[in-house]
Amino acid sequence: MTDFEKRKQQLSEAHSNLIVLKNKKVLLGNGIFDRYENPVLTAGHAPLNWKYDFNQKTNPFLLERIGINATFNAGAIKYKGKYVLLVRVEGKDRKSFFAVAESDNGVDNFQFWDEPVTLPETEEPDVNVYDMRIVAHEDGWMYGLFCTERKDPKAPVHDQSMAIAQCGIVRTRDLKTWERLADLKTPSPQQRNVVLHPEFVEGKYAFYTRPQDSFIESGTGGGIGFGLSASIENAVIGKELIVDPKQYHTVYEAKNGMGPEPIKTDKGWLFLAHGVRNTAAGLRYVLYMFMTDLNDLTKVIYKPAGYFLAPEGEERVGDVSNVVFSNGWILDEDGTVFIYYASSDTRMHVATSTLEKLMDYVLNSPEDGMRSAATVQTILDNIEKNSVNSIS
Ligand code: M1P
Repeated sequence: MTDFEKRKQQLSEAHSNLIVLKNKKVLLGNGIFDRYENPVLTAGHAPLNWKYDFNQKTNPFLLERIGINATFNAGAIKYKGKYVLLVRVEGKDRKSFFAVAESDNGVDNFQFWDEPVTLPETEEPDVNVYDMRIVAHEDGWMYGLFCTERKDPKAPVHDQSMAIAQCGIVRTRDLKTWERLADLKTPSPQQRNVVLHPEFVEGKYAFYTRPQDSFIESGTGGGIGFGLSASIENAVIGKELIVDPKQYHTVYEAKNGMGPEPIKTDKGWLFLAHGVRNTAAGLRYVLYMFMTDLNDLTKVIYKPAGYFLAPEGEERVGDVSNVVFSNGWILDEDGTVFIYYASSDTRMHVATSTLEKLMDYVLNSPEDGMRSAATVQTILDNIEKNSVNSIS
């Protein structure tokens, strides 16, 4: 066997071994959800065909020609019985694109489809696209809402990072052919984390938004917004209402943003979102949950204090450390909920729970009392309740 053939075989074996790796629940979690031992997707899962030229004449040393840096922030949907992720794949060139990966059981053996998504562009081409939320809408289409980023035309020469982020929209019936619609128009100069509500509201398309003034800071943008548009082909939101504001001394003090589309329950709409605060070590991203009224999507009726899931162990380290981010979850027919989350803008994980447990968490966990003394009182009340049932 030549060195070329040997290396090809080794690469192929290492890739196959990664994909067939089984995943196990981490034992004794907090009871609300279970983490898993291994990430479900890493840069190493990218197909070898994307990265290598396997022609010995043109690539005699079998060098990697096209590098993949990370696989993260995936939208999720159950499609034809498979657990499907619309993954943000980032090349070493920093450009993100979307690729579909599927698994039979939702917790391991995720495999990318042969080709990444070919996303049509608008007249104003996207420089970067990322963080797709894929939603099966009651109108029959699957919509992908994502962030489209282009250079800010007002950027001075000395600042090559100024960008404008907006919401791009595509739709599909098969996750293979995508129709690009016009970008969403809102009163805000920048938008990220826009999510389509799965049902019509007042006969219109309903969007969760995240108005912000600048590319990184949300500025005067108050939190998670909500707005309606009569059209999806040329979606325009005239007025954004703030549903869930950022708030002093919480885990969503600096900014927050929607996760995946909310899940309808008999008690209200269940939301997963991310909250960001600033620390001496930089921004820290965690996930939190809340529920809105079934008939008034702008009215928060339950909201446990603090975070639902925060970066732990190796999740804390990556390209953008101390970040967890989720834009995809799947509710199965038996009530299992697969929560797909990325850690540190680098890799994808899954946590599983049930709708019953998540509702118990959201409905019965104490709210934020907004003062240290209130937190102590909450603990004292719990101790008091436990005086007859205490385990110690
Ligand atoms: O780097 C952390 C996240 O930062 C952005 O999220 P947000 O707009 O809420 O600050 C996004 O770029 C997201 O992709 C990224 O994971």
